[in-house]
Amino acid sequence: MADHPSERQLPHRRSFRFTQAITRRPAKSVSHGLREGAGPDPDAALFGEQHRAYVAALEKAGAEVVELPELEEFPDSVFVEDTTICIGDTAIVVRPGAPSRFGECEQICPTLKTRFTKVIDLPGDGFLDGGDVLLSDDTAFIGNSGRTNMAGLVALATLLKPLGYNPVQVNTPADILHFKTECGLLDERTIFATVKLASLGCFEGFRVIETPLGEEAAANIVRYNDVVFLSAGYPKSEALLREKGYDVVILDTSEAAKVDGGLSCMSLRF
Ligand code: CIR
Repeated sequence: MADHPSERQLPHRRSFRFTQAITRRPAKSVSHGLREGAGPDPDAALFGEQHRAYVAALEKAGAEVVELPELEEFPDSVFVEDTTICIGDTAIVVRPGAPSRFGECEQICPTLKTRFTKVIDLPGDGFLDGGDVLLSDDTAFIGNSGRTNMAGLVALATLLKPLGYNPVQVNTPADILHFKTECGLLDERTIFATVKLASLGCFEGFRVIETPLGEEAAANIVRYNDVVFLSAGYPKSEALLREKGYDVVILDTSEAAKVDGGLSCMSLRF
């Protein structure tokens, strides 16, 4: 009768022990990518170089990487994380909240079908971006945001419960694009988060390491097997994470940042 998720044996460290990743080359049209502010356009050539380094770092961390070709008709398609939630042998294709990004999901589906036993669509008509979902081994933090609405959030929570996750709804502050823009998983019980996000109280039961003040943009880290990817330019965060014992790999994300992207957005990890 051990049927309740909490009584079931969950795959240990499924939140960061991975073997594979999917990325997509940045298109030249990334210079027209969505962004909140009115900053400079990313340089597509430099973005390409930074993306190559990102893929190489994933490979060094143990990933077999499927690198998909650029899609000029979708300027934000390099940010594959927003299209899919990957859990074990299941890929949940979501519905991004920005109309210009809807079509990205259809584009990634054929690849998902070669890698996952089950590829399912998010039920209903709600919206949800992968950037709003932070998974630990047993908890799914789902941010309600400008891109993810309650219908999308509830639909995902309903799918995740039988997979052993306790869904936690978080109301992402309005000035933060995605929930994970300001947090990332360091290990199965530890989260790196900005003071603003941590002060919401949503991480109860977890150890939180706060992103040093002034370095909020460093919070979007990626843990992949034994290493933690951190964006370049955040020396206090680097020192802090090293002091806490993490093996930190620095990657330049200057061009992704110009269109509100970061480290986690550029891959699906499973
Ligand atoms: C967008 O606004 O959709 C893109 N320019 C950035 C997406 C970043 N994705 C993420 O944080 N998961």
